[in-house]
Amino acid sequence: MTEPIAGPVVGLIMGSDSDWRVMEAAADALAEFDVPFEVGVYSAHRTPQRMLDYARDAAGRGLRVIVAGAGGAAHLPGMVASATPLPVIGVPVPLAYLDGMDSLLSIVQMPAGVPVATVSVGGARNAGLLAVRILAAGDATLRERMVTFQAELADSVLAKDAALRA
Ligand code: RP5
Repeated sequence: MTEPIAGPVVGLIMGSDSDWRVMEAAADALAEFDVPFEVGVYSAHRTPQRMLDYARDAAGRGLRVIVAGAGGAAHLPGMVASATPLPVIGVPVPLAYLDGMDSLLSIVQMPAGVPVATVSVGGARNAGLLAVRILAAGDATLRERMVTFQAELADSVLAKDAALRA
């Protein structure tokens, strides 16, 4: 059954503080649904042991989903997924070169057995919303809020359609 949400249940992590300009949208989405989350910088290359410690401890500390963003040789989401049983959502962060294709391919092409749910390049908002949906699968109240959000999304499209036709 559903456990009550108390401390942070989503770990929102990134390879560098420079990723925050993109990852902030995931934080905004989680905040919209009042989902408690924590934020941190864990580099797969610059602080590998600290990253592994975080991944290994995450479930025991009460986290239920990890959203991990990284750019370039973006190994953070995959490495975290290798060291935790929690669902990991990867956000390819676009850098100055290659239009984020390097980040996307680094995250999406995982070996069988180690899944990362990869969103679009720069798709941090959808990563946050996907984390909410994962939590909502076991939380009727959160699920109801997601249904309302989806209805409002549809209404906003209908309003734009009506405005165009007017
Ligand atoms: C990656 O290297 C980070 O996720 C970031 O996207 C990229 C560049 O990091 P900085 O040089 O800006 O710290 O590991």
